[in-house]
Amino acid sequence: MTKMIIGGAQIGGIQKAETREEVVARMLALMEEAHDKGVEFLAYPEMTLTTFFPRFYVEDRSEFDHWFETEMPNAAVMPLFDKAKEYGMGFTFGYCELTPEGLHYNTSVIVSPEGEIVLTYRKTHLPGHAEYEPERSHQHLEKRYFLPGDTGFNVVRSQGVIMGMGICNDRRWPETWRVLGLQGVQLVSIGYNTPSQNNLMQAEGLEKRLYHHELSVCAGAYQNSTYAVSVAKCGDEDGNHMIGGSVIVDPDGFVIARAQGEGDELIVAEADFDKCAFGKSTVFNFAAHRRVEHYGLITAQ
Ligand code: CDT
Repeated sequence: MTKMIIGGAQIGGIQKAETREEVVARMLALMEEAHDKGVEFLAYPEMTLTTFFPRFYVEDRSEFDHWFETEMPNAAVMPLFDKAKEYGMGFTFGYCELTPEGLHYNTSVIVSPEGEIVLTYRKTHLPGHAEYEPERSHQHLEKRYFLPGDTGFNVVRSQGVIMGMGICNDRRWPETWRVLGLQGVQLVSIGYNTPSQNNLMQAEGLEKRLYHHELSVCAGAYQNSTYAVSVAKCGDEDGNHMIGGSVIVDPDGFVIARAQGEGDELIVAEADFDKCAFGKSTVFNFAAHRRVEHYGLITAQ
């Protein structure tokens, strides 16, 4: 029987001028609160260390390399690794990765309680566009600044639990969840930065965005009989608003913890991973019920 207290560390807006050190101090405050509440695994958002800079356009993209980390861990995040190790806490967070080969990815890692990076994931589904588009109310230039991830969706057994990751837009795609589900995932962590407005269709506002976020996570968790922790960077960032709504979801697809505000906020829930076995051995017993002979279109170009 594996039980674990899971935390989601929602982060309020990070302004352009904020340093990595200032952000890590905020992350540490939430980690300390999590430790006080017995949290054993803590999830932070996508691109936790910086503002969501893909809303800004630069012609020469190398001008934005300063938003990227060239090594992980590095000096700025070391206090986080050290504190988690002291607490015996596993954690996950997202950042922008610049590899030694000069490749740019939107990345997240899972860190064991011993302070080792045990899984690296590079975001697969990059939303938005690559060029400046003046008709949009705001830019969403992920396709300009990142390559689609090359890792695919892998899992790792850490702290006795099979864990996997998605990043933001990935949570809207059933393929993300199913590929993790096929590997027996028991805990999916997702970080997100979701603007509260669609930048082309103003009719899609905050309420619908929050609903679609939660719907995606609840459906993914239920259909693969896994826990999920989905954590926002949210509120006002450099004059742009992003949704909150961080949640922890159980394998039945029920929300068991939900953030109330749009600032730095900890959510906590206990997971009983034995509960994953029920769905995995009945309705979603993949070996017994999947009909892969009819799924070819999903992987066709
Ligand atoms: N960061 C990120 O992937 N954001 C996207 C916004 C696209 S609008 C649907 C998201 O899916 O939340």
